[in-house]
Amino acid sequence: MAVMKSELKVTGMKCSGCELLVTEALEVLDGVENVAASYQKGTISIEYDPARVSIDGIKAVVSEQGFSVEG
Ligand SMILES: [Cu+2]
Repeated sequence: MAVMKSELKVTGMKCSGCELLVTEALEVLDGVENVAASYQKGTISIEYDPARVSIDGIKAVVSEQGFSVEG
């Protein structure tokens, strides 16, 4: 299965510590290949294998870290 790339719009990240927190929480998920969070842009770019992890599962982890995913 091909790796998918998505860019999530996320509110609530305020500093590089927030970026690190959410990046580490996502990187441990099985099927997540690459994560790039930017608090300045309010985005998380993520590459993942949809056969192993769902976008809804990814969004749930972002929410668990205290951030809000738009859309
Ligand atoms: Cu922060």
